[in-house]
Amino acid sequence: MASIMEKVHDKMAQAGDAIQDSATFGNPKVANIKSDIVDGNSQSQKMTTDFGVGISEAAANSWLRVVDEAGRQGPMLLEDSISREKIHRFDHERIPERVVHARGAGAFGYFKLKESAADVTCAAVLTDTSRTTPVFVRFSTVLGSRGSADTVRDVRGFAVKFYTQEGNWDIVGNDIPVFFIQDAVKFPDLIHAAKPEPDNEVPQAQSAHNNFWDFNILHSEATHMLMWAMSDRGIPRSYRMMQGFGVNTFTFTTAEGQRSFVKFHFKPELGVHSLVWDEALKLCGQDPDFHRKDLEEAIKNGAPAKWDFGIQIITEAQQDEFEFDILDATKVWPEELVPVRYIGELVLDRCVDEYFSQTEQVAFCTSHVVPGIGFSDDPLLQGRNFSYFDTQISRLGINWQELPINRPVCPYLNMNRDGAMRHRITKGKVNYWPNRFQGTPPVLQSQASDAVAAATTYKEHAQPVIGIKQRLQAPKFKEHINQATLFWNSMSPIEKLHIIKAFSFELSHCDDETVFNNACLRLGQIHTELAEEVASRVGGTSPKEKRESRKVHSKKSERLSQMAFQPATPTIKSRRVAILIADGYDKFFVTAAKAALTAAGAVPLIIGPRRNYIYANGEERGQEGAGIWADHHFEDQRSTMFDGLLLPPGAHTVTLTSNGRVVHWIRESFGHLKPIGAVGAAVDVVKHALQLPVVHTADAASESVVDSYGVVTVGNLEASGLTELVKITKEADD
Ligand code: HDE
Repeated sequence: MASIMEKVHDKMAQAGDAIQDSATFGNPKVANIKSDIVDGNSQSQKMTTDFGVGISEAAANSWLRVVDEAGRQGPMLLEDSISREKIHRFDHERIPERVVHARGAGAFGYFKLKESAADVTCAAVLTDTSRTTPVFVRFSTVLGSRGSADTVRDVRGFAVKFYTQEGNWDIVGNDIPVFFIQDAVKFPDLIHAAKPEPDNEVPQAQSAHNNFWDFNILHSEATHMLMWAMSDRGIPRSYRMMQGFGVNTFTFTTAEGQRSFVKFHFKPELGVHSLVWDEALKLCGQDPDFHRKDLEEAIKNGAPAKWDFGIQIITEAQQDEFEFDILDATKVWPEELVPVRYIGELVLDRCVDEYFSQTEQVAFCTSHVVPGIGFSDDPLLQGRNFSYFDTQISRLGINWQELPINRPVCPYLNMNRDGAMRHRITKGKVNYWPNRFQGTPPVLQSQASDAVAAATTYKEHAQPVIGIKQRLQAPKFKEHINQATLFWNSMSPIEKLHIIKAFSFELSHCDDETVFNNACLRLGQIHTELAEEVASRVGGTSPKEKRESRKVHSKKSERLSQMAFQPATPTIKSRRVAILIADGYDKFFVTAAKAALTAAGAVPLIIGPRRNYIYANGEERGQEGAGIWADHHFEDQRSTMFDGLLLPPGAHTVTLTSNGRVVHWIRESFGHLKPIGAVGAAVDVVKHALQLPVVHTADAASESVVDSYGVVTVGNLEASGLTELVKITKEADD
């Protein structure tokens, strides 16, 4: 008689086929949660109470009450269970926000394995190249509350849930490859110090305050991470344009039991791009949902977000060969020493249906790994493995794994039962094991000959462990500065300047002398150039004068600067371009420009003096087919929300020149180093706004256009990928 576990495995194999075949939006996780989805916009479904009874229009509008014969209103009745239900439900709508990473945005997609990693792991998700594994990804900021702004300076969370056929595998990573602390026990201190201060709950979503810098300077292992957080990585342009890292050291095991150490990487297809600080600050007020909307806009416009997935491997035999400890999460494994092997692709192509039940209720656990993937003795990871499961219990309750977004797509069965909000119904006589019905003990599955059982059953690596129980750190964990210096040395000049400015901004917000002076002295240990510049800007102690600068190494790594992570061909795909017009524009040009930008995958938006029809040269107001509808007006959008600016030719340039908002738009775009395209008479609008001799790009395409159309372009078009702006003018010319 087949055991229940064998049946389960049969079902798993069938489910596997179903997963491959599923055509539901191309995403089997969506099929998996389909029975839980209802159409909130349904016209045919009448409104009911939670217990299914229809609600009348009168009940939807007013509480049951006493009305006397003269029509005067009397008391409202507690008897009205329909109204009471509505208020009760509302009173309890909130759940605790995440203690960190409270603000986030998520999307569905898939992981496609392109090259098998069978030489290092038996995890089927990383060895079976015929598979497409559904995923859900949640991006987040760390410090702010759920309602805080997206573009603050902060680390970004990059948490991926792979719904594999062997169970859920979570990589709960960040956009920065290292962390502030080496040991999990310091996490509450780190977060208390970074979150708003306890007496007045200020500041929100900011590291620019005394407590953050006090803790992180007193505790020198944070030094390397501070460099990353103060770099442009701390203010990404988009979730779609940042890297992802597993940060901790995990392990892989082959079918033969060979173990190695692994770090996980995600590299964005669009390249790594950041905002400039002024943009980030302004966007916090102008569009606090900037990143959330960016992800949704790109996916809805047919530009799925994509990353290459890579692994860095260190064998057990190599583990002691490095000057850093490979289990220390404050260190990178420089790619020159341990190259990244890119083996797959992560794609996000579907927005969530409902924020709360999906993005808010998704629960990640570093402890969720599948057979072939395991943990190292990284002391941060071990603590995380405890913490994530624990926090979900207080956030979502003990049955959080049953929520549609969290449950696996493969069959699952065990003796865990009951608990608040249990809704799975498990038939049968027994809720314990061993029992009189189930002959084959599930624990023996690892010994089963059946290939499916072997592949789906988690087997711990038989790792020999000897030692003395004590609270001690391995010697290499005590070195905290070398990689901070490596990071500084590896930056381009502009990145260095941004780091200096970021430290200066943050430390200028610390009014406690001890805090900013100590911070300047710490910077002196990283590099004198950095320390002296920051000290002079924030009025801090000069390490040179104190003779506290140390002699540092001059080593560099080619793979730390974000300049190293640009696509081979710059692309305009999913970039937002503002086309500024007023009545009297050149319609032929605007229509052609918009079409060409759309065809190139960009998001061109017409901005005019009003959100309404704007009329071209020679068109009459109200005339049939006249005008172009403006997506926004000058006041409701800002240049910060766009990647480039286009000023079309035409008589409207007189209006544009005299409009203060337009002039500001051009100046601000210029200040933020954005490409500006101006054509014909619009060239004078740019000249007037900038009060500068205009810079022409040197590339051939733009030169030829300058000849024919009198185009002017400002900023580095090649680097931004906005060369399309120039090309469209050429097309219009043709
Ligand atoms: Fe987290 N972290 N963390 N963390 N973390 C949480 O779990 C924790 C750390 C990260 O979108 C919490 O579900 C400890 C490193 C992300 O839902 C909590 C330690 C990295 C997310 C928690 C760390 C992360 C979290 C809060 C030190 C980068 C958001 C809510 C030992 C690799 C996941 C939750 C999401 C969330 C604990 C350190 C990334 C409290 C104890 C290092 C992306 O459990």
